[in-house]
Amino acid sequence: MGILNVTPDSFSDGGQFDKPAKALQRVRQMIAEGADIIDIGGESTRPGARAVSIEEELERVIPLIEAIRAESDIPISVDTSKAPVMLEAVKAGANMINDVRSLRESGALAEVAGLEAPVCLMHMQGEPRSMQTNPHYQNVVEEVLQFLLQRVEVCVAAGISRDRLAIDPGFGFGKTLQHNLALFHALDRFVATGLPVLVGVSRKSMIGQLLDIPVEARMPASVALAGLASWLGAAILRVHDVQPTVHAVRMCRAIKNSD
Ligand code: 7PJ
Repeated sequence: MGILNVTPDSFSDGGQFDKPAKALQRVRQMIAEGADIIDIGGESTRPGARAVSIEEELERVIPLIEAIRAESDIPISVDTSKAPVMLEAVKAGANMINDVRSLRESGALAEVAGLEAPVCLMHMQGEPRSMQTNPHYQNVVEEVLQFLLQRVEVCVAAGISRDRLAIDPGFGFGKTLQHNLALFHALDRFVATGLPVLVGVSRKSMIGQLLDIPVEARMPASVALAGLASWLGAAILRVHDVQPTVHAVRMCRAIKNSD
């Protein structure tokens, strides 16, 4: 899953792709590099980020989805928590919903129940504005897993069938470095649920903190973690650097399938 942030303030590629022509060019490049899904986000969820209005998010995301659809059948995922954006995105040609708030915003659950698109449910403690202030867990793996399984049940009860759902521990969303490491170490527990697991660690601060390097220097570690996540059974890797990730994952799969 190649990331396309159409926000002026994303931490890792901030403002580079907020002009439609540039964004479309970037999408073409990610497709050529082997992306299977393009994830389009119009709301920045970086720590401390401000909220974005529905209108603003629609303006950022919908024209781009339409433009991609006009020239490609590539599956498109929309990174949003807002019910109206989910609906309009699917109408414009998006195939999947990626919600960092796990359909907890008002109307989101009912909106998605009325659609057919698959959904990724992600764990986040708190809200982007304050989530990194003092993340706290008794047992991060059990709590994140229980949260996701509970959201799965809520979705199923609302009429979203289990085969439409994927889960994501939400690396960096209300988590310290230790929490992120423990979750990654326990990825097999998430995989064992039988639900597809999405992993998003690309260029994130857990890499910056451990290696003490800025965001521009985080590609090699991001690719290594993507290979490891794939080895551990992750189904979808949400990444900025598509080509090196595709190479790493193909090598990992070839080894895994060689026994
Ligand atoms: C994630 C995401 C993630 C899912 C972002 C960033 C922050 N969606 N959206 N999982 N992260 N499902 O790219 O660093 O980890 S935005």
